[in-house]
Amino acid sequence: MFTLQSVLAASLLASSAVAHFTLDYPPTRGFDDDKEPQFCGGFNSVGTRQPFPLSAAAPVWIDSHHTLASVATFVSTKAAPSNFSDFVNITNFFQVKDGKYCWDVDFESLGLGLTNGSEVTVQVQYNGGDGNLYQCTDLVLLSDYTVPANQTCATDASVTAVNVSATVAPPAPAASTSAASASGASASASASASASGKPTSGDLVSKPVSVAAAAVGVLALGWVAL
Ligand SMILES: [Cu+2]
Repeated sequence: MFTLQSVLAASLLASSAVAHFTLDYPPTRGFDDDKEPQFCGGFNSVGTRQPFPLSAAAPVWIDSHHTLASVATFVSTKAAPSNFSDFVNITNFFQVKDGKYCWDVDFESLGLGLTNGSEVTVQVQYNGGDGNLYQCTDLVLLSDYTVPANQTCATDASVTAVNVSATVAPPAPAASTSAASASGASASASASASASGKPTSGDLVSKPVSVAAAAVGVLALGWVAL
């Protein structure tokens, strides 16, 4: 027979394993572990619109349940967005670890023509290694609205990379590596060393910017060899 303790332990394990991530502020449209890989986390109808600042940096909060994940933020100005193509990205991809993270969005500064009373849907995309996951929240942007003090974001995760590892950076463009490998053994060897993110003498690959720089270097190698 199962003991209560073993059932509790099993359910705790199960919930932490499938929690993926939650969108905590502004409140999510809806959360279901199993549906999180779907558009808007499987909640396709616009929910109650939460008031949110139009013209000041205001926070989005998530709780990340993976040790390392990539996150990006998208917004739609459609009344009832129904497809990923209804959204545009408003942050680049950035990385978070396990735990609560926040970043700021200033809607008025996005150049989307948003004004007092504009209605938007924000979709957060998250990938902690088990595929893309999504959560949505529906907002009404107000010029006189201030977020509760306990929600303000002291450390913006989208600009303060908490962990930048070359091993999870996007691979160098395929075109550049093939150009380099076609151009000779030594160029190919150094190109693949750079592309794989392994530090080589003279390479700075501890930051994503540097990985991008390394990719540029691979391109340059290709050009030189050609
Ligand atoms: Cu997950």
